[in-house]
Amino acid sequence: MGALSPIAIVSLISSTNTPLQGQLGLTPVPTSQETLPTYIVRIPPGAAMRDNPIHYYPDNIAIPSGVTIVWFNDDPGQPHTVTSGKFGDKASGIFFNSGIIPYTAGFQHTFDGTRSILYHCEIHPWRIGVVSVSNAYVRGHSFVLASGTGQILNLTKDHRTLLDIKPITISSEKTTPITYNIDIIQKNGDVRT
Ligand SMILES: [Cu+2]
Repeated sequence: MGALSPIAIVSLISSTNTPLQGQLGLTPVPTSQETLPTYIVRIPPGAAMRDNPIHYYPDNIAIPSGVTIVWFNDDPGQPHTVTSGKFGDKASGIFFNSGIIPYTAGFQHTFDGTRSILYHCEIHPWRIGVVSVSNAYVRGHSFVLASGTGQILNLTKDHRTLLDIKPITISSEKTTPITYNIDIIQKNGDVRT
């Protein structure tokens, strides 16, 4: 674990509940807007080649429930698919199946519940990826932290995770940008925030 750099692996996207003003010229209507993060998985140039170690990047991700993942085909001239399950299995494609994704196109799917889903490419069936979905909350000093991996981020198991951080209390007249300072501490091979 010592060789890994947690900062390079942990992807941070915040989600806030911020009161917004109503339309111009009218009495402001208090509303709240939830910004749900979208997670990108890239299919990079060269992904179609058999000896290329990368097909989906990242190929193993953990997300909280309710997050949308977009797979983007960035492999010039090469079609790919994103198909749940194992290649040739009866249950293949039950959760999601992109069909052919041409170069520069994408496919998206919103995940919920608690499950771990393996997926593959129908054109390059030896290529697989995993999406793990779970909601686990850790209460910090002044915020609630949700992580797709549970309370502890295990970088051996989850190559990348998405943290969802919400302040416990916040009041604001206007939309206010929020900056989070996060310390990631490695302890016994696990990474804690
Ligand atoms: Cu492929």
